[in-house]
Amino acid sequence: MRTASFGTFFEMGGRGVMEALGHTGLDYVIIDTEHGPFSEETTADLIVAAENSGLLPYVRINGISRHAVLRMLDIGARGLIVPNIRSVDQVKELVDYSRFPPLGRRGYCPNRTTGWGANPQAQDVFSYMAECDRRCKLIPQCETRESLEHIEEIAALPGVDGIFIGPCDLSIDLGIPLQFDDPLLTASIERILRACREYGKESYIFAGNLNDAVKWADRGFDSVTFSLDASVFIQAYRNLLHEFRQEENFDEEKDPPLQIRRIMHFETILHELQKLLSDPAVTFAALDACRAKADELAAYYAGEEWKRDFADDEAGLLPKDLRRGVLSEDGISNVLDDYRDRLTETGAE
Ligand code: 3PY
Ligand code: MG
Repeated sequence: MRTASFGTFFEMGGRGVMEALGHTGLDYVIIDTEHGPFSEETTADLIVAAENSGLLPYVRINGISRHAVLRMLDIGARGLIVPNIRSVDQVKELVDYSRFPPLGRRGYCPNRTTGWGANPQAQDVFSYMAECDRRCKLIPQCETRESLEHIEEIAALPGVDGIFIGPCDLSIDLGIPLQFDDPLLTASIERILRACREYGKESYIFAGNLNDAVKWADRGFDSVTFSLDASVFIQAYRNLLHEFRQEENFDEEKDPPLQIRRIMHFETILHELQKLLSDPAVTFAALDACRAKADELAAYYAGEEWKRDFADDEAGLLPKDLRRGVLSEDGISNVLDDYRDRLTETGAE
């Protein structure tokens, strides 16, 4: 049986985290410079840490420019994941920046991947260029309507090694945000997978949970990128604490530990607000419901419970904004006012 390779997005940062991931059995990490905070210099250090830990370091780059492509190649990325592709021409541009002739016109400068020219295969310019081209995969993401419409053309391009499906952004762009079981998204994913197979390109897909990861591996994807390091980390500690409390015969339902009670309180209210506001047909009635929720949050900040919950938060475990209640008093109100203005302008309802 063929097994899919398995990686994760690297968002947390730090050499120690990378080294720890090296003990997990993961095949690769994607150092995320699109959503993560990493500079080029930090990314270079993370690449070395990944290599030393037995992980393939891919990098999700943060733009389609010669600069964004070339620097990541030169510091040693083994794959470039390129988000937000909107045209075939953008992918041609990427091939041009990332490949030496005849496919492209990558800039030449001996770099660390071949010992700054000292490695034996770097002695001959043609084997040097071939080695550089071989070392790093070019993997555009398919996560916009435009890239989906042209996916066959994109997959067919020489110099493209694979396609990475971003189901989150793709679903949002298709107007079915994060509805991962929607038939439109499923059909789109199947189309992309078909294009990869037809043109002999690797297929990568993101999975936010284990069910999806197994589903996509069974479907024949070459690789599944599972969640983010931070999400797995949080879940692991939550599971651990949950088990610990059970071992202690601690009744979490009746008396959740303080930290968990705080987190649940914020998460429940903010989640409900987000749900209401993300409704594409948001109405005045929904806004009123939001306002009620925001008031509930504000009442929590103003009430005795808030003071009790935060009295011992000396370690500052919760974000400052939440502690100060800024989110409820300013942030949420502003968002709601914005929505109301927009609804009034468009004459909805
Ligand atoms: C997406 O799902 O949009 C991605 O880019 C992968 O996380
Ligand atoms: Mg995305």
